[in-house]
Amino acid sequence: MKVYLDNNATTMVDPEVKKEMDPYFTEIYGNPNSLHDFGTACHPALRKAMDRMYEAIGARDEDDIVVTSCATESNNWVLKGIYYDLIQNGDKDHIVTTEVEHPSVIATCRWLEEQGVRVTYLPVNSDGIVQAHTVRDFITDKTALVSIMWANNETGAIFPIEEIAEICKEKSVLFHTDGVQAVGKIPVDVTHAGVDFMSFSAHKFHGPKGVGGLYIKDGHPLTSLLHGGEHMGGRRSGTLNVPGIVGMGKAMELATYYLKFEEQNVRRLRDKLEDAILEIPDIYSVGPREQRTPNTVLVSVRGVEGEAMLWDLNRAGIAASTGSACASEDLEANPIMSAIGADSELAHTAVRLSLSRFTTEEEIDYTIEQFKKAVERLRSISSSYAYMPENMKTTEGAHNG
Ligand code: C6P
Repeated sequence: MKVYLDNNATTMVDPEVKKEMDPYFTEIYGNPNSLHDFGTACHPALRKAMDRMYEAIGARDEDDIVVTSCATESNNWVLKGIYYDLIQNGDKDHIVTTEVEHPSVIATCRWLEEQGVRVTYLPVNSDGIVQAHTVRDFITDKTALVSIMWANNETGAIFPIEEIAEICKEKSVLFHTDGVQAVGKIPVDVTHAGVDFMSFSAHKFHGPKGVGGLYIKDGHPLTSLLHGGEHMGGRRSGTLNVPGIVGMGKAMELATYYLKFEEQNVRRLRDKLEDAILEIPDIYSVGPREQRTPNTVLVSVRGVEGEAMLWDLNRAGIAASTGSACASEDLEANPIMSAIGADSELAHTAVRLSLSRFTTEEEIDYTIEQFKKAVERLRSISSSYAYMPENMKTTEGAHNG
């Protein structure tokens, strides 16, 4: 049996999405900026796709949604754009973010620090959540931007975005949220939430890879990363990825349609999986379930390296991860586990399981069975677990969800 439980890394393209994209590869393949019929034939589908995106995230006509190649580009753009506009060419010098952002935010902030920007990396509590009041404490009159994710990719922890947006508004500081793991999993309404910028990526909600976006409230000016033609209103040059945009529009529409299913059915299967895993001694899951996206669980298997678990699960046909896919090749302790205060031994034992609306009950039953077998086998050959003192087998920082 093949079971895909790495949906926070990427998702299967929904067949309905693929069907809508298909004609734009071989039939309607003109460049939308061309004046001939091959070009203009793309326009209705592009308009429909953009309308679907505006509707899905609650954007208004006066806002912009700029299509990018991925959320990594969107995150880089907003951080570097604000640096250029308000720090290099303004009187600000500071950005506030968290310790648990995706590498596309953290690495960009590290680069900005090399350019002389002061960056505050806010800590999270033992549930992996940043508390809104800590944001207030660190904003100064030199702060140009607050960038805090809506939901964490490793733990699924949902952050208090509305409260943070309120604080930023009160302090007149721009607020960017990385919404990659929120869109399609929990309701996302950018207008209601009060954010200024939001990044997203189609392949996280059953759309195609290589296409994402940046929501920009009121069309706020932001220096472009890519200069060239007048694509995307001159905000991001490069020939439009027509099939990708069509696919992202359809995928967003479907993601909104399936939100209730996500909340009820996907959550039920996730909880079933988590309950069964937590019956095994010395296993911990991070963060309370009600404050997590319904599809995600990050567990820590005391005495078993995360990579060893992945290996055993993979041999059984089950795809999981030790955390963020882009950090999965280094064997460092999981940085999110470290940020929530887990000891170094425990931080090496993280396994992320992320479901989707395509996950079935049968797959979850099979995963439960194989997970238990893997833990039993790996602990039986783990000298660290065999000789671990009993008092080490409980932990601070991570807990049963
Ligand atoms: N996280 C994960 O395994 P791209 O790859 O550019 O479309 O998305 C980047 C990105 C940005 N923000 C968040 C919160 C994300 O989760 C991701 C992608 C994957 O967790 C791959 S590293």
